[in-house]
Amino acid sequence: VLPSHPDDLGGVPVVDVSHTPARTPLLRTMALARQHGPVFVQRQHGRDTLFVSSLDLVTELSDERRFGKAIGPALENVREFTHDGLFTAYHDEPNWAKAHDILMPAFALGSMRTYHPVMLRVARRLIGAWDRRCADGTPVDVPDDMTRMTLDTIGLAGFGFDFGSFDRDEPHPFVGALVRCLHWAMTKLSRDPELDHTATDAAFRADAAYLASVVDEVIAARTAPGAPAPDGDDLLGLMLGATHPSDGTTLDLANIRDQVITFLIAGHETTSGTLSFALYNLLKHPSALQLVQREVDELWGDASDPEPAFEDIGRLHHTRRALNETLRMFPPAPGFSRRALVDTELGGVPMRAGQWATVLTPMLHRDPAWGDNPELFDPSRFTPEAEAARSPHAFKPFGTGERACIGRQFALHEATMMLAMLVHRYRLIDHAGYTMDLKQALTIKPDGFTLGLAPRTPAD
Ligand code: MNH
Repeated sequence: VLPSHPDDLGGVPVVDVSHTPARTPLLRTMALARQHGPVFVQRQHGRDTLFVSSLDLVTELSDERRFGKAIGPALENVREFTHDGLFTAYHDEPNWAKAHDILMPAFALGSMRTYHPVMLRVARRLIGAWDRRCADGTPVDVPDDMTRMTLDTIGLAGFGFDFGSFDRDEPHPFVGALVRCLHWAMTKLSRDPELDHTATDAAFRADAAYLASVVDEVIAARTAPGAPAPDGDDLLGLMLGATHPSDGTTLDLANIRDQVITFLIAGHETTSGTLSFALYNLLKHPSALQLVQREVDELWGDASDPEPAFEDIGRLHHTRRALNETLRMFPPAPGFSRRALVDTELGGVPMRAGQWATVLTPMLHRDPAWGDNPELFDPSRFTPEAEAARSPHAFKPFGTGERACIGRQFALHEATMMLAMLVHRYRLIDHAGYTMDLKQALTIKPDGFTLGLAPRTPAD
């Protein structure tokens, strides 16, 4: 069991939430931060989490000499089925550095050139589906379709596996099992220790075994004698072939399986949430939408089927700003945890090595450093001038330091292209007067967000 927060909290408030169940625990925790300030302990069934959300304290936690990634209780549960995969590895487990070193080049900005054609192909699947909805005048379910798109993208770009999500009404069985495993990991956090959870845990173990078996089949097909030699072009090929720069060994097959499952988890829900929230923001802010549309029109004119080039994506400044501002307001992975590497202090409170705190990212992103109106969607917060004037620690949607998101460029390339193609092609219609309703799993999404669509005409 991980040690928790400092022994002597000084004046830090402690709030017990064991008897106030919440459909969206994140909103409850954000309300506590608004009420009690940027540092407090949330206690649930006797387990404590020290939540931190001011720029000053997060700046301290970002000091890699004193703090590193903590596998908090949520990730400890995810670890039950991803083991020492990148996202859930303890920092001193050998497979973390090994996989990190092998995979880093595959996630550098330049490598996005390799994935660009696959991303475009899957973007067109979504457009095909939305064109049909446009023609028969029915709204689209935004988070569902964004999840189809990001899942097919990571499946194909990562492992040459086609989930075919747009040809299915119900998600691929693999996805069902993955979602149930994540749900188990999250709900286990707030379960009542007095009750019997044997059946739930057995169902979880069956799902986890199924995930492993599907991935093992994909790996076996790639490594079978006579199978086409893995081309270094997807992540699986890279993991099967690449040797560590310093010791010449490859990752073992069990770890490769854990990495595949990790990428499928980390690589699709977050990016689909980002795109769903971005469409929501643009729908509600016509002037921001207009800036984005003007920029894509300049690039692609009124071509009915543009062919976005790799280089185009870096030119979509307004699109990228709209995405960044969306990640500020609605960071889809709404927290990350940091543990003291040495005996130190945090905001003057002594912390012993091993004790940890969780950054409440949505509240960091509403710190006074963001000005007086942090609830306003304003992409001009991300002009180069505004970014240069602000601390880099004020914006942490991808976490921090060595253990920050490895897939950041992948996600931003994919999301920028998709969002630009959508606003280029469609008029967004708020057909049901949607109001934000967050749904929380490991990540957050706008629940029940549906959108009306019409083809854009030159007058739009
Ligand atoms: Mn991603 C780590 C957010 C897209 C793969 N990711 C993290 C962390 C955050 C995060 C936050 C750090 C968690 C922690 O400190 O405990 N990730 C995002 C967001 C998006 C995202 C907001 C999309 C937007 N992530 C992606 C994509 C991939 C990916 C796409 C893969 C293709 N992320 C990872 C991996 C890690 C990670 C792998 C763990 C890296 C490490 O610890 O070495």
